[in-house]
Amino acid sequence: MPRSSITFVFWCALCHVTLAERPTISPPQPFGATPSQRQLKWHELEFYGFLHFTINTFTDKEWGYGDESPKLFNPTDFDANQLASAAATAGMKGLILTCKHHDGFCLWPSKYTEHSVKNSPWKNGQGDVVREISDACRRHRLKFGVYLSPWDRNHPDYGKPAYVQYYRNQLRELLTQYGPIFEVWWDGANGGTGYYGGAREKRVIDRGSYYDWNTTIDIVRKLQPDACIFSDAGPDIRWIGNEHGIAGEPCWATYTPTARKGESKPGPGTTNARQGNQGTRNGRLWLPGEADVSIRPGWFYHKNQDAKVRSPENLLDLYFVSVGRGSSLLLNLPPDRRGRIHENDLQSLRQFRQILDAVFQKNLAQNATLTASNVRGKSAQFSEQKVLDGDRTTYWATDDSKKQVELTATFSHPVSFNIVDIREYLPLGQRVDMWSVEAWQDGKWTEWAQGQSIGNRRLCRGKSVTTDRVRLRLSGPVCPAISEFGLYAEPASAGTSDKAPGK
Ligand code: FUL
Repeated sequence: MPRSSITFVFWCALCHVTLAERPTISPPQPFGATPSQRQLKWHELEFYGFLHFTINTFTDKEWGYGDESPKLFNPTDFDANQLASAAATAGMKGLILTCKHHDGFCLWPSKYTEHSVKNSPWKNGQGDVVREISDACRRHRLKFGVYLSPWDRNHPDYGKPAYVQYYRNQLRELLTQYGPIFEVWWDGANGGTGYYGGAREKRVIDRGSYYDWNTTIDIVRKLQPDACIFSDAGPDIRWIGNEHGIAGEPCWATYTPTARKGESKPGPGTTNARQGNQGTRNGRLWLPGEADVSIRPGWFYHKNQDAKVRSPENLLDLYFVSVGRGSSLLLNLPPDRRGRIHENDLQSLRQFRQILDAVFQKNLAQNATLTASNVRGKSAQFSEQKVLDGDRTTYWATDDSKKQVELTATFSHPVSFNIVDIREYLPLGQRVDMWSVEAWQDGKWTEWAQGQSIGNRRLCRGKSVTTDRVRLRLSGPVCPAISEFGLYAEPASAGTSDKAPGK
């Protein structure tokens, strides 16, 4: 090699190293609404559980009237460890407990009411379900969250200003006495008939103004700054608009909630919640969806539903239409009268986890050579390889002017896949609004799947295809930022349930 060439190669190598190591290329500007730090942390959870447990478990009801005697609450073999271990086995990352449901009975010995575990025979009134479950969650490395029903059919002051103080006092107890709380859950069911300290009447509240939610939000922010607040309209997480666990298609993390007809502003119970199913492209807020659903027909345990537990295949279907659409999956597990998760539910959860692990065992794209149509500033920092590093904080990005781009995975031997997994880098907003996956077949590109939203995670499950080349095509109003890309082959044994996921 002539001397000048050697010098040139040496110079290039030097330049390359210097460029690669120095992040001289600036990242893309964020686009639209972007997540807060607490939302980003929450996005990592994806799958967590609900525990509906209270007086209803013992009266065989879904909604208690509020006149139930605390003496009815008497689990015969309560085991918080068993509950937490069921959730952990299923791969859940946290548990949210109905500390108080609409009937007003409190699972902790609140000092603001007598309608609680302290007047139940369970542990001679010395028990505290919230304490035991929050402790068990920590032992099993699960996050812990609280459901405190805004509607209280027991409390005499419900409908008056005094009740709002009571509600806030209770919230303070829950947020200060049980360690870190990852989510605070506010239901939209508000007002109606109830016991109300003996009045036994209908109490209608002005849902838009009665609770003065902004003041309550400030309390949560002050006492648990990392906790995400869920309601029909956030402020951190939105309801997906149905109780079947099914997110919309598309499902945007951005959302502009609107008020229900006759209501002045969107909030718990006053939002046009159906719109939460898909969210809003370019919505005003980063307000991702949470899809809640029960493993049984009811939210609370009913013996006559023991044979109606969702199958592992049905749970897998649900996973794809919730987590796989960028939402989270909040799966309810109702403890039975013993205070345990029933064996049928346990079996389904265990098998579901086994299937899920088998499905995502191997990212086939790891064996491919990746080539992108463009890499931002040709910088290693934004290279297409970042989509394979399993790290959601790194990403492949293109130059600002490149808004219609491609990523091709070439294999040395044909592979078969039926699942595609894509993640956007969320701190820069939801950028892509059209994606497609193509497979090279019979000498040409053939579309395998396409859609609009990606967000935290987009799982697409379709027919198995065998190919040695796969192409991801993306477009949007700005350049994309993709943090992960995967191709998976579902084992034949995984199966799809014959029923629609919501059923
Ligand atoms: C609903 C409640 O009315 C149900 O009882 C249950 O708690 C569910 C998760 O939210 O709105």
